Amino acid sequence: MRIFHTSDWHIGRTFHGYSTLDAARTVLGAIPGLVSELGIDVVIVAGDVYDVTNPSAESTQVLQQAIVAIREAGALVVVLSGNHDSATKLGFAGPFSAAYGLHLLTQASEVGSPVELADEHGPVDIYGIPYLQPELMRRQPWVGEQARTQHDVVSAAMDVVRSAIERRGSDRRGSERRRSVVVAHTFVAGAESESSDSERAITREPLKAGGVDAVPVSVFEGVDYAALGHIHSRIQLSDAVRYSGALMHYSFKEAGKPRGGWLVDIGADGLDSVEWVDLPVPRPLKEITGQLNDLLLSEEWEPYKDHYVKATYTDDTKQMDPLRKLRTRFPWCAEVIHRPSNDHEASTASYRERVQGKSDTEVFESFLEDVRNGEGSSEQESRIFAEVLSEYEATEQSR
Ligand SMILES: [Mn+2]
Repeated sequence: MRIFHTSDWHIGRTFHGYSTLDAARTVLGAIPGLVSELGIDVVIVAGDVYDVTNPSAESTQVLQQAIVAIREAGALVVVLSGNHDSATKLGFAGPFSAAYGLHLLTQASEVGSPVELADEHGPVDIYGIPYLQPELMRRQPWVGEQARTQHDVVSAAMDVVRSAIERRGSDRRGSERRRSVVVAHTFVAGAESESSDSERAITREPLKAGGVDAVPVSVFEGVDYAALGHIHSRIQLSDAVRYSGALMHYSFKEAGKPRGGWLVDIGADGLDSVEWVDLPVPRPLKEITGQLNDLLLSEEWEPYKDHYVKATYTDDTKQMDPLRKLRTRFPWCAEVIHRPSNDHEASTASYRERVQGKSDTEVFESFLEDVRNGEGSSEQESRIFAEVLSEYEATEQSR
């Protein structure tokens, strides 16, 4: 059986205010071609299919078109709910969509009830562990009252999966080995360094070194393959435990990282091979750095005019309207940062210390240096200041 493991489609997400729906259509539109070309049997989406619990009408159309096209190309579709999805809304059609070949895995109560698929070697069971919020899971008979973390609930869910595998293994016929795949949306240890700011935190202390609330990779022992979702980067935690990463780039931290999915071959005896397959990147991300004028004029940046651009300009002082200027050259400039190349050391002295015994002109001069990163007054500015000051003094005296 050949599986295409994807995750985190985040249909409907905006990128710095830009809609990504057209890009999503393009990327998802490439999957049916892969299905026929590579003979994919099942396309998995390991959670966060939508970006929000209440997706727009247009977002639902994009998802529907993608699923229909994949089904028409001949693959089944397995969709898990993630922390961005409403499990109830996404799962609404579950009981009857399965008859069409769209399996919606959204219910915690169903973690021990796999989708039963089969190939020429016999059955392949697909278990789903949707995003589980510990506080809401305590009523599940298989979750303890004490469950507090992702580690607690996902371990408990995998215990349920392993007992189901054991139970079902006993009704095997002949020499057939019942193979199993789990699809899960959670934070697994080892993924910390690849985590970016485009994933909404689901663990209590996601940034603490060692990931106090990350699920250990060993929790996924006992299945032939674990198709993970949540982290937006491609990560191989072991041969059989992997993140595919998100469908598109949703943060500049992900710039240049591969986008696509894992092509997973399950053979007669379990996992045969796993290979990476790229998906198109309709609008790549590029970070550019330099003096504002250089960014606006240098030939070096010409290839990036259709990229999403994050521009860092290094002029000593803040420039007027940098975003508007940059967008004349880079219409998809999403973010502008000012990082002066020489950082003037701001005085740590108190205001009183800084002005004590100084003339008005000296105070004016040091004020400018402070707010303009070390740049004092120009000749013209000094002249204007002197004029204003003498006018002021003249009025004061005539009172
Ligand atoms: Mn996500």
